[in-house]
Amino acid sequence: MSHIESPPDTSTDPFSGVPIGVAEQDEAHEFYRAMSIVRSVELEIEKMHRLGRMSGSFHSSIGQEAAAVGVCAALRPTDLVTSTHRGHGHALAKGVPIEGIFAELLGRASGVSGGRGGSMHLHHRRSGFLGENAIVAGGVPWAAGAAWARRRRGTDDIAVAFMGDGGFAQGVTHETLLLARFWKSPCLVVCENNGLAHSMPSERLFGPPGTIARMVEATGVLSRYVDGRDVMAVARVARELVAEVRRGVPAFLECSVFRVRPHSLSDPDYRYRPRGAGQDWLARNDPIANLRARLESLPANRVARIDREVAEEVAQALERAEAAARPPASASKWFVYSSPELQNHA
Ligand SMILES: Cc1ncc(C[n+]2csc(CCOP(=O)(O)OP(=O)(O)O)c2C)c(N)n1
Ligand SMILES: [Mg+2]
Repeated sequence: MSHIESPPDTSTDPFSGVPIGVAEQDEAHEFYRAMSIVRSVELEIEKMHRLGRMSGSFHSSIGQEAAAVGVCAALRPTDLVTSTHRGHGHALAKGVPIEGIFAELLGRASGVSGGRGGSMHLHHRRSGFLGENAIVAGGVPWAAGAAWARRRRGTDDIAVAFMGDGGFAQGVTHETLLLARFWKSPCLVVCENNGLAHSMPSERLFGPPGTIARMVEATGVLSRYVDGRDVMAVARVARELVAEVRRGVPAFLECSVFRVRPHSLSDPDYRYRPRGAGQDWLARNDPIANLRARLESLPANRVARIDREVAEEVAQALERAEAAARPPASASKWFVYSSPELQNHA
């Protein structure tokens, strides 16, 4: 973390009028950096996709960055995360290297999944990122089981499962929450309610934002709702829940966010929502731009420097990923059957 020259003891949040301590200012800047990295990486991926330099689909999390960053801020490196088809933000927020993600999408051997997984199958054990999963809600039982295994091993590590609002319509989510409570599995299920499950409006299925959290609460599971545009609020609530989860009380968090882009880059979303709906929302609600405006009003703000550093870091990571080698043709047979020569690739 970088340092402020001659920092004032406190400053005042221009919106709330509440004094902000130096530590909180530092943290807000780091959240700004982390969210900017997610945004910048995904904008680069959009370019790669348009230029036909990557294969496979891509589900953008633009507009949802505060949920990923705020929740992962409550975790330690040894905690585990499972994710969805829209998981780049979760991976980056949990510490998966940018270069390894780009290399994965470009089909390079140095990709986090050896270049064979692509956008929806990132995984990186060293960062505690168990992986993405393209099966809606598939990460939920995975996290609950992993958390339970950690607990049996005697650690107090926890697991977080990110899922979408569509995941709440999956039976396995409800089964998992019940079982996790029964077995005291230290897992936190985070529902990023972005208003749509592909073209199905979440309000039509569940009611207004916050309803999903109340439904879970009614089952006796510890459950909260938070505005997923506000990274500071997400981090605060996530920390409260994570403290409980570490004691063996599974929990649920609904974050209201917004899917700015179409479902995937090949989705004609103008068929089911007004053209420009995403950009209109972003113009008024962008979690990054809003935090930037708040930080810019602080005397010790350093957002311009962070912008430059993020741009440089992302550009360098992309350059290194592009320069990396592709896997040999013989690699196509790896992991089909177990074999000793895979020792170095496991
Ligand atoms: C079990 C299952 N059913 C259907 C699909 C097809 N599918 C892929 S993404 C998606 C919508 C998911 O919506 P949500 O969980 O809200 O996540 P979001 O895309 O909004 O992030 C669907 C239905 C799937 N991948 N898995
Ligand atoms: Mg959704």
